[in-house]
Amino acid sequence: MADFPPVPLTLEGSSMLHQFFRFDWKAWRAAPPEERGSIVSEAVAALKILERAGSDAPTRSALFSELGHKGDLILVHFRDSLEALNKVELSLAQTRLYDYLDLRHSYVSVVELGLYESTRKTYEAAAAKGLETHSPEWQAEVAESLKRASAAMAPRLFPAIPDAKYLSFYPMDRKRGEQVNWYSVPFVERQRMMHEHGLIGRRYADQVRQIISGSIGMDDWEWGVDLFADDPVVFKKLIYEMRFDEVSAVYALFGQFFIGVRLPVEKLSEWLSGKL
Ligand code: 76R
Repeated sequence: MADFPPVPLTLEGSSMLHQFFRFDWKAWRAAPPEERGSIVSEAVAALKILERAGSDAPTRSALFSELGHKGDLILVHFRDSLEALNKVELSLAQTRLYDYLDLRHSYVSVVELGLYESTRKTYEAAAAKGLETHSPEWQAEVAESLKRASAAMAPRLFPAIPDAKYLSFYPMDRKRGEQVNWYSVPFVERQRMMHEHGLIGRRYADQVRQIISGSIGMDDWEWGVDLFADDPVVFKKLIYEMRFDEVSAVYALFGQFFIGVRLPVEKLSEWLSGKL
């Protein structure tokens, strides 16, 4: 393994934008009731268009009612490019409801599948063929392997937003400190730890849907973690169990946690009148 590149191969899929809004209840209450009605219908129509491209199309934007002081509404968008996400932002800004929304926080990332296991196999196969690391032939071999993996993983790279009732989102880093530094740990060690991480995760696979997105170079943390589940206690159990696992116990740094309940777009009017 000595001269293997240290970077695990990754596959990238949908571009993701998380938006966290505070709602201006005071201004909303001050607006004339007949005006509020038309503002809501306009917003629902706009959100429906963002939600899916057609009636049978997968969900690509979802609304959540946020708990706690960090905000009131969360919008999560999955698109094919950053440009498409930028269009989403701009189209939302055209709605009159947007005047009552204060964007308090956001997160930009891209769905990422880390391929620790197949990276090793790919690099070993290339070495067995006598290819020199980073030579054009070696690069072609790696590109071919990524192409195969990408085709096989397409549904996970471009997922629909899961239907689950609850969302937990938080950003994460791996430590690069004076005591421990993930990025200077040998590849094989990281691969072992990620394998163990996956084993824990897999035990929760029927209760939680996890979407990992990478954000190095795009936002302030290295990854975004989205967990979707119908029982929010499962978030706590899964994350708690992972805290004891080496890769989290030793190398994980967490940002703020955000938690929301799925708000079907057509229920926005009820939400605004506190009747949900
Ligand atoms: O994608 C895969 O299923 C392959 C295995 C896998 C990878 C590569 C995997 C499985 N994860 C991967 C990468 Mn994960 N994951 C987290 C958190 O709370 C914590 O301690 C950490 C937050 C959770 C809860 C979670 C859940 N994972 C990553 C990465 C990128 C790191 C890198 O590449 O160095 C991060 C930051 C991260 C964090 N993970 C799973 C889960 C679950 C539930 C699984 C199993 C999924 C399944 O098999 O369906």
